[in-house]
Amino acid sequence: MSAQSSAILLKEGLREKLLKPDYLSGSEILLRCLLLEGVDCVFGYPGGAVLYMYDAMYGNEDFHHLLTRHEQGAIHAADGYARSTGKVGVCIATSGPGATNLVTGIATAHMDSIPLVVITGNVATSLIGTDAFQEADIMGITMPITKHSYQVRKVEDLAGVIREAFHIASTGRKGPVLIDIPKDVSADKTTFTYPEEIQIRGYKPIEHPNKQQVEKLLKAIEEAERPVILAGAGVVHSGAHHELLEFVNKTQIPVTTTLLGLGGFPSAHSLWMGMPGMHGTYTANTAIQECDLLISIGARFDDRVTMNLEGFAPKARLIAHIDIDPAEIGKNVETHIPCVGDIKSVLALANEAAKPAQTESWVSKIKENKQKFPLKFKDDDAVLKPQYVIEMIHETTKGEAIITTDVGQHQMWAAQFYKFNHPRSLITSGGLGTMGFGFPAAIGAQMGNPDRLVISINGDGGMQMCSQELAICAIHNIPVKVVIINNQVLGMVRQWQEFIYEERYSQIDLSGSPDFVQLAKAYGVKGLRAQTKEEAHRVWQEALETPGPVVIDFVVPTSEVVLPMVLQGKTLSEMMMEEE
Ligand SMILES: Cc1ncc(C[n+]2csc(CCOP(=O)(O)OP(=O)(O)O)c2C)c(N)n1
Ligand SMILES: [Mg+2]
Repeated sequence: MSAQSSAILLKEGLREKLLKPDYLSGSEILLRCLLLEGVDCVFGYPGGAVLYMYDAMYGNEDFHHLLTRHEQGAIHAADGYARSTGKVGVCIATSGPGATNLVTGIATAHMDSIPLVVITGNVATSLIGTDAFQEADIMGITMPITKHSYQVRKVEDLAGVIREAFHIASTGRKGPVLIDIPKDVSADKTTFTYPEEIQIRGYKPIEHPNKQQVEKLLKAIEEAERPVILAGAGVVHSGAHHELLEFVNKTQIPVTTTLLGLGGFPSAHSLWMGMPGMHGTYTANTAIQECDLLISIGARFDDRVTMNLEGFAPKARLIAHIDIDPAEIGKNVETHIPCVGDIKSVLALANEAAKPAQTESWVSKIKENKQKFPLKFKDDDAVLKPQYVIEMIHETTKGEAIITTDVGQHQMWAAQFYKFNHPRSLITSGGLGTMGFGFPAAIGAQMGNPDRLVISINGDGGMQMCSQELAICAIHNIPVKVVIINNQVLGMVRQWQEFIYEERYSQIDLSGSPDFVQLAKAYGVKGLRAQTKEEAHRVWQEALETPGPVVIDFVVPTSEVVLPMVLQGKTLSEMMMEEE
């Protein structure tokens, strides 16, 4: 975020006050810089190495910090804040165990290109490398999972480092940046200056596309008979949803959106085919297998999307790939038309000359498939089906809520049966598939969007990985609606064991889970339970009408499976479908 735009967010007169060249400690400089970057909420957890920072926060009314109950909760909350707002998320942890508790969250953000600034304390510079108390080489540990990292050795460097870190996290292909601050640097003093200009040698993301490549893409579209767009997270990160809609309306090319691309294109659109891949729709997967031109827009050909690469899109004569990161081009599939640049500018340029492709019979075939093979499930009035719960949530919120999910079957059902029409309305861990992400991410999303309805959809397994954060929902009255799809098992693991390991159900039974209604109550949060359709409607209505946080335990059958499914090793043409 630029100093210019962040200035708008600051209370009148505060910016001038913050910019004053006062003689400050590293900790005071940190807080000032974060405020100047427009950060309105930091998630964190204190400890010895960051005590000067927490001391500087004491009594500082301008700076907002939320004390989570675990560092993992803090970083996933910062991540949910970033994914839902498009701004940089910030978290703070102490050295050693505090820092290592952030590792899963850093990797989660890195895999999904989420802009975070992660601040860790460290032992004093004189003790680094001595196995000092609570020393961990967090720079070394996180090197492969950060976009960039800094260890600040002199307080004079701190303001410049913070400015750069925000710039790197939020430009080009976004990602987490670590700033490790030794304790003495956080205590030492210097005269504060906030660098207005950032010049980082060797860091120049390619924003504007090569015009000739865009022309090649348009020519390929003109010549194609069966084109398909595969839209991914890049559309959302780039804020290119309007441009994508215009591009599709102009070219009439059918679209499939990956898990992280959901909402980047309106699911209500007649050319939307649903999600592709392992649990994708028949229409999307078949279209990929039949297409003669495949255009990836900010999708990285993840193996959960392509499945067996040998048989992926076998009829595609040409593959085009629009991406901000040149390293993605040709990484997994051979690419004939690379367009490197910010998706918003690539599509804006393409839209100047885009014409309808000759796709009438292709589009009518796709519309026929959509009609014939919709996503469905065997409903049963005697029990509460998980898909039914998701459909109910969708209908009652008209698709307007921010949904966060954890990882497992419930995640796939949410992706299939909640229809997303807006970008940043599905927040889910795609690349790393991190259980424990969904609930704290919802807290961050709610902090960033105080006026929106935020619903966190969790499994009974993953909910137990970060349930301690119910405490902060309770004390700050953060009104997240915490849904648990309670199938009493590690459902997705059970599903693989059913299909691939001949029903040898090994270590998936979650007996001994807490009574989630009582767990909520123990934290001072309202808890509700539903075991039938009738109860589901009643308690869900009650949850929506409750102004504060609510936990809703939906008890569903154990044996339900996510379909369609493409088994690992198979191609997108080999889908297991829901039987008639
Ligand atoms: C931290 C972590 N550990 C293990 C896994 C592997 N895993 C993927 S889905 C899943 C089961 C999740 O169970 P639950 O939270 O109850 O959700 P369900 O599949 O039943 O909806 C597991 C163990 C993971 N993704 N993340
Ligand atoms: Mg479960």
